[in-house]
Amino acid sequence: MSSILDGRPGLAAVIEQVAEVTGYLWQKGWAERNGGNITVNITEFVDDEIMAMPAISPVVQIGTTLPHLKGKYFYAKGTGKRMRDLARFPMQNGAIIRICEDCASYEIIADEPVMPTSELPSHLALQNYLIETGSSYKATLHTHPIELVAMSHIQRFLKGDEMTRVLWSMIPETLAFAPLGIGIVPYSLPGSIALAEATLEQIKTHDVVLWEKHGTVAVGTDIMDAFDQTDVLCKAANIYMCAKSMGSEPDGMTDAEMKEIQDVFKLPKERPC
Ligand code: 2HA
Ligand code: ZN
Repeated sequence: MSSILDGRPGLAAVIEQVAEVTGYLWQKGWAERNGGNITVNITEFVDDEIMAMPAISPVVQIGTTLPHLKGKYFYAKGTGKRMRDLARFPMQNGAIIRICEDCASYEIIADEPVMPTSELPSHLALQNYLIETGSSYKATLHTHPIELVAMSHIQRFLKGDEMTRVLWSMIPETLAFAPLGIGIVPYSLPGSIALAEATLEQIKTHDVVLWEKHGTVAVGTDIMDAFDQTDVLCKAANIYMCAKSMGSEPDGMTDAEMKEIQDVFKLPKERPC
């Protein structure tokens, strides 16, 4: 069967990377059943032939209007599809969609009419923001990292910047590679517009957003970058839990030690474009 990837090595490489990352998500235990979602902005690979491709699905409403997405193209994981299946067959477990002229709906154009992820409003709201701000970031990742979700069940970590402070203090690399920390979104119905709006507000000032008792959302220059952002924070959460399971609250690096890293490495206070 022919594929939109045929004869388009650039686009094929992006999809191959998505498949590689979804394999990691499964191996890490972050992607039970159909858990998690991915979108990647692939508009840079769109040629005249892709633009002329007819829709292979009805027009579907997004549920919100996203003015910067007009005519943009995304790869989106399919709803109900498993990450571990996507790792082997990305174009049968996800699809390429085109955002319609009204900026409020989309249609599937390739390879198969696989309906996109249930969290599409959150992902597209983030993509709209990234384009609006001229960001080079192209990928969004929602997943269920065990240790971070576990910590989100403990109220003290959900207040202010407490979770970020604890995670940063576990290992210097966390601070270096996630200098904006983790933003918290209180529990909200999965797939809802309210969840999408709260996520957007938090990602503006954080590397990764944690949905209380559910999972994380990260953005990245590509899907590997979004995965790494999540992995760095989850590693710190894992160290916290390992130390705690030895019987006492871990010391953590001191505030002065963390400030030294921020100063010496001149860590950014906002997301670089
Ligand atoms: O796609 O993870 O939040 C399944 C989910 C929804
Ligand atoms: Zn989820």
